[in-house]
Amino acid sequence: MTQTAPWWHAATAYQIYPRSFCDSDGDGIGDIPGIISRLDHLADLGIGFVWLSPVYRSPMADNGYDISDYRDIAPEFGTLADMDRLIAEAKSRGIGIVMDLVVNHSSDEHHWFQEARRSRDNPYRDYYVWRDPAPNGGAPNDLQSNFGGPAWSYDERTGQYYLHLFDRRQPDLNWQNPELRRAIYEMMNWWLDRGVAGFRMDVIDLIGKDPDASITADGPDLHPFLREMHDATLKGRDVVTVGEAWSATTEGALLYSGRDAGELSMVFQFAHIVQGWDEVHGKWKPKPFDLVGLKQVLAEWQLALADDGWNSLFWSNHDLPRAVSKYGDDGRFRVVSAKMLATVLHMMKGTPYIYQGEEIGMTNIAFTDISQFRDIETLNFHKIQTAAGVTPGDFLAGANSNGRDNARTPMQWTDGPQAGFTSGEPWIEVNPNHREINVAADRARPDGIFAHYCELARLRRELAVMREGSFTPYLQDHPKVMAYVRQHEDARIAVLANFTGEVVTVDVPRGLAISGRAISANYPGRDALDGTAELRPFEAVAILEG
Ligand code: TEU
Repeated sequence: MTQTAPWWHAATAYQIYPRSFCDSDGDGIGDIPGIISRLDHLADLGIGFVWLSPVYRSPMADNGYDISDYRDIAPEFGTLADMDRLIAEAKSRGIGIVMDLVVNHSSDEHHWFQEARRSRDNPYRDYYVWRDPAPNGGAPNDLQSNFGGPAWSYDERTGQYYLHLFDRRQPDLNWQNPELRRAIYEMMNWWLDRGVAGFRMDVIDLIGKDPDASITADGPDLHPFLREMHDATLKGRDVVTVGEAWSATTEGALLYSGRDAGELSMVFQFAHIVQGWDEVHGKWKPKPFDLVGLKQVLAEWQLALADDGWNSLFWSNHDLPRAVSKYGDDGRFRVVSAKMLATVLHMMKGTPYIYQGEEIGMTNIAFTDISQFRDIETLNFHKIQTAAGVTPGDFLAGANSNGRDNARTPMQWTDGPQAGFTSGEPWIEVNPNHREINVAADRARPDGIFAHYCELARLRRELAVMREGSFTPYLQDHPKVMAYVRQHEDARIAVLANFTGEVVTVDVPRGLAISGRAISANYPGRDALDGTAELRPFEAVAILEG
């Protein structure tokens, strides 16, 4: 008997960063009623589910990735009743709402942590990771926080250190404690029973950590915990789950998302992102774009998950720069290059994620002063790096090219004041280019970027070859073009794209030759590939045979 494919194989996902999406009450912060007012935009785009970045109650040290109550909504975002209405309104448009589950850590204002820090024998003490000071009184070991500095902070009252792999206001939860795990599963079931369509799981690769052995990602208990979670919450429910896993390798991805893994639907993997970072200075030091390196990683993942497991496909999210600025051209060729990136990404096998604003080609913002940044990660690293001698100009260059605030400037709805995002003062500056780049202007054009994304989402629903077809890469050593073929039963799609602003002439390899009709293209008039092809700047075409 053939198994029917899950619903989310045919779905295009869309990520909302609520703080920056749409503000309904003029406080300068996006909110849930604002999202509801824009659901038709997503329905028009043909979205299957929304990954909603955290809306839970939170002191917002890390914009909601520090949760103080998992069963309530932050007042600046709305109420539980608003959330129920969002779930229902989205559902009536065929859209599922996927909650962001941040359970590697909580906020230090969560009552569990408030209790835990009262005394060493408090019943909640063991919900977190406490260790005695080293013999010299310092931190237990030199584990470092992802946001810079030591991953241990000293708690005066109880004389021990607690672990935080992110900011000190984000203490790590102790997954070794079965009661904590049970409390999390209950909370997940509470949300599932409210009708959410699944979870995106924040830094889920960290929950099996063994801090005493300085093991954070991929700890020994990671997969057993995920299987336990699955059995206690997800099993028997038709939901989608995506685990954020910076450490995931292709083998690891199969452990999480293999057919019989009993864990997650897919992982959100970063190998293609990290290959573009500097080996020593990471993302803070820009590195020239290397298409060959990027293609190699993408193909490796496509091939490794060809028959089992499932890929997430994305260029960007709320932690990354804007796709068109990073991989395309956000100046003269913005529109064609944004479409090119969409075509090559969405034509691969996996679930594509559109990050808010990508569907109209929003770009990075160029801040000129550190006071304009809001992100805790950028501000922490600014302190650390300038103290270490990095010049303010160099730091600014790095933060402007790879910093997280690029993705967090408000959604550009109109060419009006504050881009139609808010009637008040936005919490972070609106990109001045909203006068040209905005939803209203792009959607008014039949050849806009939005229209191009709509088409891709529609094709995914219609074409089995796009969802399930095999993937064969071509021209892997070519530094300027990306090429591949998808095949399923008798159907074949060939994809060819120019990643540069120059005309590029390519000898079409035999396996890539095709004739039929262009189903996704950013220039008119190419329905076949054969012999030599002269590709226009950032041209991309996907041709369906026959
Ligand atoms: O991100 C995980 C994470 O490791 C990132 O902070 C990453 O190190 C950095 O952004 C690289 O550019 C998740 C969330 O997506 C992020 O927004 C949170 O800040 C973080 O977890 C903590 O919850």
